[in-house]
Amino acid sequence: FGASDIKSVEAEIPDEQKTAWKKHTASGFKNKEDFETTLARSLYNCDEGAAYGGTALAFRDRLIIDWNKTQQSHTFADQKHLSLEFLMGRALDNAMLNVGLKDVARDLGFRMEDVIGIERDAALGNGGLGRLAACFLDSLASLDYPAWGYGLRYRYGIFKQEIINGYQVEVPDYWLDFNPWEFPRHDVTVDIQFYGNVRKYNDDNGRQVSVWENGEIVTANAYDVPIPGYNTPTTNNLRLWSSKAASGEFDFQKFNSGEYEQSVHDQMRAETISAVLYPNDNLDRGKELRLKQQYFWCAASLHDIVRRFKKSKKAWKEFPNQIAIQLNDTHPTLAIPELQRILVDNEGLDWDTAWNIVVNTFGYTNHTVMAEALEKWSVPLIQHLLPRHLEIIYEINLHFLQYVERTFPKDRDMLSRVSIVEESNPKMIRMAFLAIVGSHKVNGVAELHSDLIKTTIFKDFVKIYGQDKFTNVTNGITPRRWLHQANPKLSELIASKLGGYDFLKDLTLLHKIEAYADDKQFRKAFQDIKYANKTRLANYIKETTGVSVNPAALFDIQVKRIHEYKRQQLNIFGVIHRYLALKAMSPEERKKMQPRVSIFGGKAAPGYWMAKCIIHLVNEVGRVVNNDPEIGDALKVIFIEDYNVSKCEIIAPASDISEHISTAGTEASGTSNMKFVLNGGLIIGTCDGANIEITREIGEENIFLFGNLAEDVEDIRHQHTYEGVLIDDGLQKVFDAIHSGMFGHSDEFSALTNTVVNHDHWLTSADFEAYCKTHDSIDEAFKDQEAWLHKTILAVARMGFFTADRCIEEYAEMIWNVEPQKLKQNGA
Ligand code: GL9
Repeated sequence: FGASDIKSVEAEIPDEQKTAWKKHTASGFKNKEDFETTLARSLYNCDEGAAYGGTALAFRDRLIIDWNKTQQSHTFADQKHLSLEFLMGRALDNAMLNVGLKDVARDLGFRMEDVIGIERDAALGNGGLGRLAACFLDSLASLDYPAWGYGLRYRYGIFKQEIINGYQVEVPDYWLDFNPWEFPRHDVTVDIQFYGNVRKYNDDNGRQVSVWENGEIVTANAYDVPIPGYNTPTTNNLRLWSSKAASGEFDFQKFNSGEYEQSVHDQMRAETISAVLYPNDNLDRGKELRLKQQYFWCAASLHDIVRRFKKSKKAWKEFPNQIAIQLNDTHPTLAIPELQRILVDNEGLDWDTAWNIVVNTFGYTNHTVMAEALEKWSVPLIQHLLPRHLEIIYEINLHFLQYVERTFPKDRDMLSRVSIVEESNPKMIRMAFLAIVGSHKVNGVAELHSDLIKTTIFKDFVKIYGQDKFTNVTNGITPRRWLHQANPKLSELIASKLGGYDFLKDLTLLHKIEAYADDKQFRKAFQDIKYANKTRLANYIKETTGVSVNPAALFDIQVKRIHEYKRQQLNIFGVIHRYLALKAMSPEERKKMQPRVSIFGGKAAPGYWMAKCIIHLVNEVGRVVNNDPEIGDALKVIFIEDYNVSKCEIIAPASDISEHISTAGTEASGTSNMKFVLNGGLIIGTCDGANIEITREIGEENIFLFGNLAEDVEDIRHQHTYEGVLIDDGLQKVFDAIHSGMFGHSDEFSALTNTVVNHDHWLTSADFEAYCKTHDSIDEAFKDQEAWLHKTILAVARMGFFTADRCIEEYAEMIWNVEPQKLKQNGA
């Protein structure tokens, strides 16, 4: 659309939109040109989809200018974040807020929420781990750190969840139809090799050289996504790799010689690599395609990093001073042998010099202690797919074990315990061990978790390397998305008291609102905002499920991936317990009870049977309870379909209580706990993950903790094994109700109840009584609305520690050794 096109369509634009448009163009905001050209089209087409397209393109163009300036100004010193998952959510709202022009876009004749609501979530992640990576990108840009994210451009992100007859059904998430936020870089490609063999020869100096040859080539193609910082021109880059057949669209030779099917097949095989995100949470399944994804992405990213470094013409020993690479979990661990391979095989460095560079470049973040999540790859599989890397891994292990042997000559068992190669059949490569050996720092994501990894799974490595290699960086969330964007009214209220929005960049400033905890007007405004947010969620629930819930009821929310360790089963058993209690009461007694809405949401991995049973039970309980005329508003049970980032933005501001009730010692950190408290909700939780530090910050009188402690869990499990499980009386009544068929055929739920009776690995029974009693005290506390408000305001005021900005500053100082690089205003 050029200027003349605009004129010709202007005549057809309805009057009210013309006025809005004129007003804005007259007010002369910075990117008038961009706005006019792109919006002309949306006004012309006049529906929300077109309005979204126009607005997105306008803001995108605005970002590009800063993005280019940022990329030109950054020197070669920067950090790279390798993550298989970036759970970004929507981009438009965030772009408008970060650029500071949301108000300008607000009344262009459309309801902004409707326009924003058109955008598909970029859901390239499973849960907390991927969302953490997205929050970190936001903080890195907002704090002016030169940093890039590297990931995969999945054609299908996490599946869309539908609930049909109470069961989860997975539907593919094809999100790329219209994605204005990505820029294909057709000129940035890397050829990635798989399979083949290793040939050895001695060069003129008698040095043995390894050549990885033959095999299959797949091309990696870069797609770039601009990441705007808040209130700064710094705009960083997220580079996502897409796979395609090496010879372009088709192998034309094959095509012409009549092997049409084969050429299409080759193309599809190549494209399969970046086709789909594996939908597992805290589980390693060891599939070959997953290993291919990992290598494809690590190799493409490292090639890119090395290519840029070589342009600087600096000496190799400068590499770790210029570049820090953070490994988000063990998924990118192959980057370690890959960099070693590049330095030794391609660049001709000797082993020790190369290894020194590798170790000083990488840092590794661990996100779980759960055994089933710790990645291992079979040696025959790696041998087949990456023959040279297997050799390198063996050599890394040899050097490492020799060092261990020298240091602990008397401890023979130590060698087999810490070996990167597990002597099983088949042999397995332990990726976490390789990540530790190949990194200079290892961190957990909350204090308890970081202590646990040092005393359990990585205990021997602490002996070998000393305490200093292991550290903690407690997770955080970006207050831009999770306060300002999700809860604009609360953000505005806070800003009105703090004299502006500085707290969005220094969240510790929130402590100043403690002074208003007893201020009548402030409390009223705070309460009204919570009520409005609950009403918004109630409307959403009505629209999507047909169930009416009363915004005055206590909203009790548990939204996160469905997993036994997160114990949604404890929650739903507790809900049934409440239902049975209500049923046993007289109508008068029932009236006196605190009305509740129990809200669940979350996806189960498609192959996780038990998690799917939990979803089914929640839905069946909802069906029964919500249609029970005796119960009415006293209890409603809701399952929100297809929980994702953009839904969380509606849900997090609307809780009175949220549930973070994992078996102690299993949830590494949790991050939604932070989101809910920051938005003025309280927590029921176990002493696990970041709950412990949240308690320390906000005060134990402002949180509802219950349940066995991490240090006692093993003993209780032991007891279960030798003495059987003791089923709590209240829980027995719940099981009886389920078995009676109250919620549909009891066979459907026998797996759920049997696992408690037989092993109760997750301590559902052991924690049940305490859990129910704690909910009773929540009801009690909620009755005193003034005291409740006081707690919630204090809690918000004390959440400053949990900003992702603090995390980034800790990583920068302790692990990356980098400083921010502010862009000069003129972009130089
Ligand atoms: C996780 C942990 O389970 C969470 O407790 C933690 O908050 C996040 C971020 O550090 O990492 N590890 C993990 O595998 N997932 C996490 O959420 N799972 C998913 O992301 C699905």
